[in-house]
This record gives sequence, C-alpha cells and structure tokens, in this order.
Amino acid sequence: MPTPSMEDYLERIYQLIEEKGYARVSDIAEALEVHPSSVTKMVQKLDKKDYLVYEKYRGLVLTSKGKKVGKRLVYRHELLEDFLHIIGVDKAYIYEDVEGIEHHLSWDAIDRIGDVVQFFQEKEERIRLLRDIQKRNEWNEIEET
Ligand SMILES: [Mn+2]
Repeated sequence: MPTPSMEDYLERIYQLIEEKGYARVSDIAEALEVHPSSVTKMVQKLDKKDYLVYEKYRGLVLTSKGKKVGKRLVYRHELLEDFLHIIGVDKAYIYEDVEGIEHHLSWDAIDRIGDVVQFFQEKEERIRLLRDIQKRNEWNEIEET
C-alpha cells in the first residue's frame, strides 16, 4: 500500500502523463509545490516499489502497476469532488476538502460514495429534493440565530 505522500505523487504523475504525455521532475515539483530534490527522492522510492521506472536523464515511465494505481487515485479524487459538489458543498472548499480526506477513506467507503453519486446522477429530481431540504435548513439556521 502506498503512503499518502506516495499517493499524491502517483496521482499527479498519472495526471501529468495523461495531459502532456510525460512527467518531468520539474513538472512534478511545480504541480506539488515541493523542491525538485524531494521529487527525485520520492521518484526513486516509487521506482524501488515498482510503480515506475526512473532514469536520471531520460525521465520516468509508469509501470503497469503504477498506471493501475495512478488511475484509481485520479478516479478517487474526481469522485470525491463530484460527491461534495452533489451534496452542495461550496466550490471554494471542494479541492482542499478532497485533498484533506482522500487518503483517509477505505476503498469500501469510496465505492459506497460512488453508489451515492450514481443515485443522484441517475435522477436529476433527487438532487432537487436534496436542495429543498438544504433550503429548509438554511431558513431554520437563520431563524435560530
Ligand atoms: Mn488529490
């Protein structure tokens, strides 16, 4: 099992490769706002654990294990963003909230959240019903204060 920090790297490397076709140490450092030497260290660790192959002057390539895990991590991040969006969390909080929780949920919890997202996406009306409740709660909150 990758550590939370390894997960952040794999998620970002997978995304960079999807977007640009490659992931350089400098790109990863910029995306994660860390020093390039930290990236090199982590990339060597990920290489040792068979998530990628790193050659100093040729860059890095994800192994099939790295691709599989990276893809799941990106899916998890996007699913949690969709979930928070559906339950009505303010856009301004969504990214940071997902970064805060994504490493701390079991894959069982992720799959069940996937069910909830599907439940709402399958019928627009369900989202409207949730919004009705939220509007009512908003009014109650105003009355209470
Ligand atoms: Mn993330």
